[in-house]
Amino acid sequence: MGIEFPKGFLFGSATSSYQIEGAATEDGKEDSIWDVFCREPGKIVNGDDGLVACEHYHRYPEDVKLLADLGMNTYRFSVSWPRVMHADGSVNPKGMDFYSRLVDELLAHDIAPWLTLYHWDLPAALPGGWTNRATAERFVDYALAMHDRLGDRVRTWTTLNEPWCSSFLSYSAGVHAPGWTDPVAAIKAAHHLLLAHGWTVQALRVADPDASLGITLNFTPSYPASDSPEDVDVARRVDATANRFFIEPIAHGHYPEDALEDLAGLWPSDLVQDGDLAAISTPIDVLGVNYYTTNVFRAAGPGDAPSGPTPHPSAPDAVQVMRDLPLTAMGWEVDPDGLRRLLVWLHTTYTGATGTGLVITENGAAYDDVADENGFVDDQDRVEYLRGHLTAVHQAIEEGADVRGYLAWSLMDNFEWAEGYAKRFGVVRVDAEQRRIPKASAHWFADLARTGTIG
Ligand code: IFM
Repeated sequence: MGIEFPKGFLFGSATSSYQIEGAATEDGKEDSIWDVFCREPGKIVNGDDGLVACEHYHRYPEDVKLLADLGMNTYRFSVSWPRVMHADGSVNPKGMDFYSRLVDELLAHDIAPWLTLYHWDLPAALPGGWTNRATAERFVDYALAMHDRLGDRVRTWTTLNEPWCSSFLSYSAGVHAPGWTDPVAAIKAAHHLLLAHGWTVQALRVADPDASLGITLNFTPSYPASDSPEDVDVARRVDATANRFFIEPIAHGHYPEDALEDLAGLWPSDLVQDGDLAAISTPIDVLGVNYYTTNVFRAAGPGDAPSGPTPHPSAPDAVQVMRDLPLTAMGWEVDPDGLRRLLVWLHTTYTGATGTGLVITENGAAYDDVADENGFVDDQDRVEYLRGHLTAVHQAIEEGADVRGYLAWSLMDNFEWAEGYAKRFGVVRVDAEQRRIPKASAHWFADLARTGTIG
């Protein structure tokens, strides 16, 4: 018996602006923090950058045709804020025109556009970046300007992609732009990102009561290596900031008690102002779930080297313990059942009671692809990854989780942030000549998208 997904289930793929567009200085686009970060020596593998990327800014008609050829009914993309807004807060019409053309092209191919307002390319001109509360105010202006232009055609709006990455990974671990290593700045950034989300949901709800509104969070479930109190506690501390820190205020209107205690010495006393948590917990229609792996941690002992800058400021003593699981090229353990457990937990703990739907807005894997003489990649490892995770999604639905769609990361190989172009996540290969060549995984996914079943 095959596996059959519910009628109307969304099948598609996702990308983001900086990772695919290129055209980094064209038509009035200004610098994002990623343009600046990529210019700093040593930050990105091979000194790569997003100046050209996949040339999607010019090749979008070909890319939309590809989506259609692969049977995808939904496409999640993000908007580059510094492409559409000038530093003085005025709109850049040429930047807006690009997204308008893209949306028209998608609709002409019967593909639903799913727009993410922020996937990390913050205008470099904003003073203090996300550590500044004013950035959240500017975000609302930007969101409303986008909605003015595209609201008649785009019906699904996601405020932020993975705010954990744009706060803790970017301002505490320094791995992502702007590359700071200041845990207090990371906490400020996290709160201001959540505020930008909440204020934007409020504003868009007024502007467009029927739109589907939400946020995408990345979840990396964290488990203890043993039942020793030290290991249990360190896994809990990682979980508190990496996972619950974001969903808890959105769904329940408060930060997790244990995260507040764990971070007590770092938390600025004037950060959370009256009304902030009410704004952050404004009801949403859909929670985007990005899932790649789960992690096991033990508490560091005397023999362990001291940690450097960390994305887990309340758990600098967390040491990852690898299990006997297959690894992707990112070194991430493949754990499809972790996705089933995550979806059931989210539905039961946070979203089920309010009718908020769950959509997998990212899931996928980088592998060391080998192309044949025609550029074709027979990526059976990626096929197995997708099959395993989609099967887990189906099991979660059978267990009662309200999961409404699955968007593979990513449509095509692209700029993998600090890893540059060395890591390939696409179901479509992009080669040095910018040829798009569907891999075996793209054909496998297209079959699923067309039939709704895994045979
Ligand atoms: O490429 C990224 C994406 O931009 C955000 N989520 C994780 C992906 C793989 O690392």
